[in-house]
Amino acid sequence: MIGVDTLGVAAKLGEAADTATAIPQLADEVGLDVPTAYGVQAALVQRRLERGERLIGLKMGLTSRAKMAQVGVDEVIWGRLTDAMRVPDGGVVDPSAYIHPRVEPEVAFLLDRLPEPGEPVGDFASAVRAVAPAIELIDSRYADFRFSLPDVIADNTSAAAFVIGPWSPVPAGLDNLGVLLEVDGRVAQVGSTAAILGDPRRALDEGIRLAGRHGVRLESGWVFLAGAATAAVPLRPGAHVRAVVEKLGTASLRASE
Ligand code: OOG
Ligand code: MG
Repeated sequence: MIGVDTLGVAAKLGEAADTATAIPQLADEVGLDVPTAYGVQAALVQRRLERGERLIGLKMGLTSRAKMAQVGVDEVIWGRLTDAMRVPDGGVVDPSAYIHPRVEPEVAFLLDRLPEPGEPVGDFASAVRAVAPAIELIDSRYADFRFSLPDVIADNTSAAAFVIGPWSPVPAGLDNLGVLLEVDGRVAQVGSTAAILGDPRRALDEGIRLAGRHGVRLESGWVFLAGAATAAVPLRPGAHVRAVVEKLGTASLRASE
């Protein structure tokens, strides 16, 4: 699309994140379609790289019905992860650094040997070195956590922070593992990895395909978040959050007061 000020839109979204201040949706106003929105996302993440962050992976979004229903957007999307977004397992996040943070349980992959662009993954066990339970902290930069498809793509799919639990070798099956999200020891969400495109392994095929359309090739050593298995829940000050994935274990974080 001609005439979109990609850098200007990215700057608005970047400042909203840096200052934890919500902004109005902008896709309609500036005329963003999906390809242009991915261009804004690239520019938004480029701002982070210019201040010294490193690109360390990719995340999928809206790979489950629960998530699509929660935000009212029904297309699979992808975003970029940098090292500054990673919080150690069991670590502390400051909720006041975000606008309206939410947490969701995910499955993470540690990427290994990936096929050539355009080729299917084929052998998952050689494409993925290890798997882990994870928590994603999402924070839409838009007021009221409301957005259209191009809005959320431009906003790097609400990516804000993530925690990865202990890595395990790839188990025989990943398609029907129980998933819990606990807040302060109480179950807040229950689900199954089957909610993630029927099998989270499919999220990798989708990620390779969709990112490939925009010239992004996944790399060995990258982290890959397959998408939340349940709806996200608000992160309150002082909360202790755990994601538990059957057979894979637990990832946790704490929100400071
Ligand atoms: C968009 C990001 C969705 C997921 O796991 O589905 C996402 C949002 O919900 O704000 O990260
Ligand atoms: Mg997510």
